[in-house]
Amino acid sequence: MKPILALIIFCSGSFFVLAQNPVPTKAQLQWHDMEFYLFAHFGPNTFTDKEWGQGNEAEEIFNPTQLDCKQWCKVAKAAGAKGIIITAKHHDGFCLWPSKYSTHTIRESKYKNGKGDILKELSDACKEYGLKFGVYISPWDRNHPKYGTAEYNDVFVNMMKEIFSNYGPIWELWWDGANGEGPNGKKQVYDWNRFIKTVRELSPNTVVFSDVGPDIRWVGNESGIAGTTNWNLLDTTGFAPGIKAPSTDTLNAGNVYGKNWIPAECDVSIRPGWFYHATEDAKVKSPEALFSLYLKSVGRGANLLLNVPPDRRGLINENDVKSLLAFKQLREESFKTNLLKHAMESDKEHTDKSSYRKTEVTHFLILKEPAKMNCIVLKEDIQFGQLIKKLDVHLSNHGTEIKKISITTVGKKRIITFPAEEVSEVSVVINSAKAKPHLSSIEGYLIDERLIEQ
Ligand code: FUL
Repeated sequence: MKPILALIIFCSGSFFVLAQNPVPTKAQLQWHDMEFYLFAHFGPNTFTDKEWGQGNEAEEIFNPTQLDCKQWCKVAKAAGAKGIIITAKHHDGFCLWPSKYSTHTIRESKYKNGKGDILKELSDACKEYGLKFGVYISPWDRNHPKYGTAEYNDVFVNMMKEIFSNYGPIWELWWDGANGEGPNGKKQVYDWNRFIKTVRELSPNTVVFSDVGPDIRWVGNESGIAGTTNWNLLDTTGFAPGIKAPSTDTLNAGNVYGKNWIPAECDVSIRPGWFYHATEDAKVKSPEALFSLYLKSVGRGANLLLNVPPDRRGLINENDVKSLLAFKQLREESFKTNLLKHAMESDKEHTDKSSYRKTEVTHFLILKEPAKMNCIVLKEDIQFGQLIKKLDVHLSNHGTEIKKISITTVGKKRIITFPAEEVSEVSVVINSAKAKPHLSSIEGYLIDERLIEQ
């Protein structure tokens, strides 16, 4: 993330603000458009039923019998997900590609008699299906004999070089924060500056995730939930990926006056665990639960990274597929008919009403016919920065206000749900902003009442 700082002087009525306004890079703007994509945790843990392998598992246990990355892609496409991020190397150190820099890889496994390469299979399949391809490469390595020494930083850099040269373009690179001991009991001192420099040199358009960026930040929990206040901004001075991150509350909400554009990504699993366990087949999240997560992640201006772990066959399990497809259908049905599409925007001044102040920016929409609605979707044009701090939505019926909903941030997308009301006018009043706000869209929907946020 290279912060582009614009100096904005905002003069609105009675107040005057001088502020730095970080804006997203082109790669980050494109990342925001991705909204929802899949995570694939796959490796020896799939076969040992562990979540964190020790690193000493025999390579031969890794042997998916019907592996088909095209099936993963078909499922992702059908679910409306726009990419897949795979655990190329989890903490156990096992590499899903035949890395020259390790002896604990797919080459040493039984899969395709050691001739397999899952990064190749998945990157090819993603290209074929028009999906973005991302890679999780754990800095923590419980297998590598060099872990805990300066030479391991060379190993990690060389592995990234292999990945970028052989399987690119890599859209998102995922650096997990866990940093434990290696096989020799030593902890690693990571050379983050060198790691970042390597990525920037090899693949300037890749966005890099870690707890604190540089491009994308962790949302502070693994339940898929962004803050109702969610700034795409973060202060990172004094912090580094892994051990020295800001508090989870700060990661969840961002910093209102943060100096860097580092938006939140919500990682969460469709199952209780990150890896596939047959015992969790009946615990796959329901389509309604996924929809609720969608409201609490994408609906709060973050992106949703949903883990759908392939099973021991190397396929996305039928139960997960069923839930994902029904989740897609819920999104489609919910957001099919924008009831405000033909509403007229009136430039009527609202200074006559005591609740409106002259300094506020008001959008006033009049529907041709009153309509029942329980969902408003707002979007801020974030290429100009994230500026809205406080906003009220007023729902009225023929001039009588029936509901006022107050929120804080908007960002890329803000979905607000409430018990359905018959509405003929909608006013959106931005009553606090860091600079002149750019609200790019106001939509209204009637979604299944069972889906409104609890
Ligand atoms: C965590 C890891 O320790 C888990 O195993 C998983 O990969 C999750 C996405 O991140 O920090």
